[in-house]
Amino acid sequence: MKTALITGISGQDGSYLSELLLKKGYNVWGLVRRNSSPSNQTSRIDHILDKLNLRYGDLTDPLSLINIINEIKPDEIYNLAAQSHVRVSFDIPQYTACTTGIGTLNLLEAVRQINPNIKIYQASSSEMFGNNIDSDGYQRESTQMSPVSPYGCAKVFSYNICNNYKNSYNMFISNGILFNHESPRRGINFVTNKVVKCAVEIYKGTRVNLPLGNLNATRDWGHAKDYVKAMWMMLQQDTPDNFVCSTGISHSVEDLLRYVFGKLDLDYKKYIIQDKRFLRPEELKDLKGDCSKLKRATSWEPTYSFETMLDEMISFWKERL
Ligand code: NAP
Ligand code: G4F
Repeated sequence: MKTALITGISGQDGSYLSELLLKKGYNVWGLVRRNSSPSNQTSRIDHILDKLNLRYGDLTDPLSLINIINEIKPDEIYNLAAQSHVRVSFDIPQYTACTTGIGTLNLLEAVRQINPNIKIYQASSSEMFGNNIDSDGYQRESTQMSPVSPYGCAKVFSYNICNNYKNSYNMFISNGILFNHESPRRGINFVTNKVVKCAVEIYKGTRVNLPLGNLNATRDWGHAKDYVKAMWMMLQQDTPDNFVCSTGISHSVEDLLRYVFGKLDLDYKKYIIQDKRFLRPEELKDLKGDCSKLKRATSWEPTYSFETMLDEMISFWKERL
């Protein structure tokens, strides 16, 4: 039985990855932060809590990482923990750098000192590319990285320090450069789940409008359940490498509104309010990923489309609200 440690186990991806690894027979451990409201802390993993082993810790506390790695002796570590909200990273840039950037270094150094043979997955992001697009309209592993947010800058640091530790110390460290992925478990301050939840509230008569920022940006949106499979596949390769994971199809925020409100027989134009609070000082305008390298190396294929993913989210909120 393999042992995996997931940092960020309480997040969207951590919850789906836990389910996947449990199904594959792994002994799954997770690092959780102390929270004054413990009921919220594990809401995404409550249904599997009896099968998981959790320890308190924090990426910014190297001793907590050393303790848990020494205790559980993992074969694989999935580093998913981060301050992951791009807009919020402009409000708390130093905190974002400490968690999303230096936190990764803390983890790598703990692994290097304790057992450099542990395989590591690093949650890298399409946000690292900034506004660079290859001439065919896609971003891929070779696309230049010029991040446009404190979050993106911190992720580039993590990406680079992972490559540096891999090359310097011959460690198995793979970066998954994942494009946006969503689900009913997505935080409700990210645009997809915010739009779906608010649209269902409008449909049910409990809300009158939806304040949003930039409607023109495009994103390559996939489903988190598909993307955690790619994370696992990357660590099952013979050699460590960096892979883009994406659907290759992009939609604007306005397309998202049209589809979700349309499914509820509503005209989104009647409800949208432009709200400056949701604009970013610098915006990443367009994302569309080419994941042919991942497809060549593994059998990975997304099973959800933009539409089926949103249908699942709409059904979830219709039932929940
Ligand atoms: P998420 O839902 O925001 O989850 C983030 C997780 O990190 C939570 O469990 C959070 O714990 C934990 N965390 C935050 N700061 C921490 C710290 N200092 N020490 C330990 N744990 C900490 O994010 P996600 O959508 O699952 O994404 C997972 C990872 O993939 C993140 O690194 C994100 O940046 C990256 N990524 C995401 C996407 C996407 O579209 N979802 C795309 C590319 C890359 P609490 O519950 O205590 O807050
Ligand atoms: O849903 P978002 O906040 O996701 P964003 O900024 O693309 O970041 C997500 O994907 C990254 C991968 O590329 C991850 F690394 C990162 O951790 C995170 O998971 O915003 C998507 C788009 C943006 O262009 C934003 O300006 O939606 C636009 N938007 C318009 N109104 C809004 C809103 N975004 C949010 N969160 N809230 C709004 O009201």
